[in-house]
This record gives sequence, C-alpha cells and structure tokens, in this order.
Amino acid sequence: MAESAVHVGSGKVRELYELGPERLLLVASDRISVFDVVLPTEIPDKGRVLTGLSAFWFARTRSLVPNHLLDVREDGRSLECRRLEMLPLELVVRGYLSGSGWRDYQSTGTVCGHALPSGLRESERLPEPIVTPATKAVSGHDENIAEAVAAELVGSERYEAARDVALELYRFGARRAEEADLILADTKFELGVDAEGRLVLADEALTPDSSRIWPADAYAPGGPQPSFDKQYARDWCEATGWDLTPPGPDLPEEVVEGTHARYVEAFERLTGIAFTRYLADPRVVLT
Ligand code: Q0Z
Repeated sequence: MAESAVHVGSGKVRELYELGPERLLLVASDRISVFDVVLPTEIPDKGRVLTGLSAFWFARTRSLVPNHLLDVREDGRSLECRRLEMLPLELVVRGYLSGSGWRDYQSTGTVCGHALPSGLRESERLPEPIVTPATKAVSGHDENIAEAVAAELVGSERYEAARDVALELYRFGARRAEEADLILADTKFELGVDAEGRLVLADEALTPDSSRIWPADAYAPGGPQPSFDKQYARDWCEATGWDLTPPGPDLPEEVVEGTHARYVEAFERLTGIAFTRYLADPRVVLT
C-alpha cells in the first residue's frame, strides 16, 4: 500500500483501509471461511479472484447503477473505492430456495414476508427472484427482516429504489452465470449513498463469497447443492469429524489445489478472461 493507509475495519477475510476523507481501500486476503470459521490454511489467489470478479461486475453494471469502484491496484487484490454513507441493511436476492430462506420457508411457508407456493423443495428455483433484506448484525450473523421493516429503516422510497436495483443486478448476474453453466442461487448487495444523495453499489458484488454459486450440471433440487468454490474444502473438513468450532483443520495440499482451481475456474467462466491475463494486468477486467 504505497500511500499512508489507516486500517479502519476487518471482515472475516477482508480488510478495509482509509486512503483519505473520500477514499477507501478494500483488500481481499486469501483466507477462506468454511461453516463460518476462517481456516488456518489460505487458498493462493483467492483474494485476487474475488477482487477481479467484483471489479468485473462493477465495470459491467455501471449502466444499471453507479458503484463505488475507482480503480483496481496492480496487486490484483485491492480496490480503491469512493467512501459512501452505507445503508444499514443488506439486500439479499434469492432466485432459489436455500440457506435461511429454505429454513424460513419450512417453518412459516414464507421468506421475509414473501408468500411462496406450497410444496417447494430445498434448492428449488423460485417463480420469481425475491429480495430478502437483512440487518448487519455485529455478531456477523445477519438477521432477515421484512421488507416493511427495511422500508422503515431507510425510508420507503430509498428502500424501493434499492430493492429494484438489487433485482436488476441479480438478473444481470444470473443471466451471465447461466451462460457459464453456473447457477447464481442467491447473492447479497450492499448499497450506499453519495454526497449528492445518489444510491451507489458498494462493498463486493456477485462474488463467490457474497453469493451461492452452483454448478448447473449437478443441479438436483430436493436437498442442499454443492458450492462451486468451497465444496472440496467443506467436504474435507466434514470428513475429519471437526466439530465446527474454531480453529478449523489445516487443509492438505490437494484440497488447497482443488479449491484454488475451482476459484480460478469460476473467474474464467464468469468473465471469459484468462486468469493469467488478470494477474499480468488486473485492469483487464475493467475494459
Ligand atoms: C464497507 C467491510 C471490508 C470490513 C464499510 N464504499 C464504502 N464506503 C463506506 N463504507 C464502506 C464502503 Cl465499501 C464499507 N464495509 C464492509 C469490508 C472489511 C468491512 F473489507 N464497511
């Protein structure tokens, strides 16, 4: 980090620095979390894959909604961003019934107030994608809220604009994923407001860490689906008998290599750009 960058925040696998009053630096590490626990073993290039994908989507969705991206750094793992006033909620868009959406549906027949047809199976495609807002909990476990509650939090006009943008972004990403024989089951967006009061897409966008991405060729509703990127690591961790409390197990070389290959494959299938080209010049995803 050439400039004097003050550390202002940590995520599970990312760090946030302040570059000045109006700019931030978002740095993606190679750390991986499995069952919500960060493992002691890193996946080489994971931070670059996620950064490159995020920058790719920001560049390609600018006409749908402005975003915070200013530049990708030479290291391929850091994004310079405009600093915004973040909305105190996350916009999760679900095209398929999985995770907390599936759990809510099983217990109530609804997901965040969306009435859904009865008899849906786990991982089934929804008739239409739905937006299920969540509040950013300090614990790291986000809490689903009804759209009416989200509208109270930020104002109904702001909420409706954010919801519409999230749905458009999801549809854009899901279409591209489908062309790459991938299913974008769901994804989470974070939006902010700039000094002019405009809604701006922020954080990361349409990455494997902010989305559920499934291989289309293995899609079989009626149970959980394998994650395109993390399944090797999850399966290996489970097979060790690990009780899912920290610290997680060290990953063996072949699991690291298999997981690395899946991340790189996701990058190449979604962007159509060779990952080696990205490493040589990260700005290739912006053009
Ligand atoms: C994003 C986060 C991370 C820890 C704040 N453009 C922006 N303007 C203002 N705030 C943010 C952004 Cl992206 C912002 N986060 C999430 C990311 C590490 C927390 F890499 N927090």
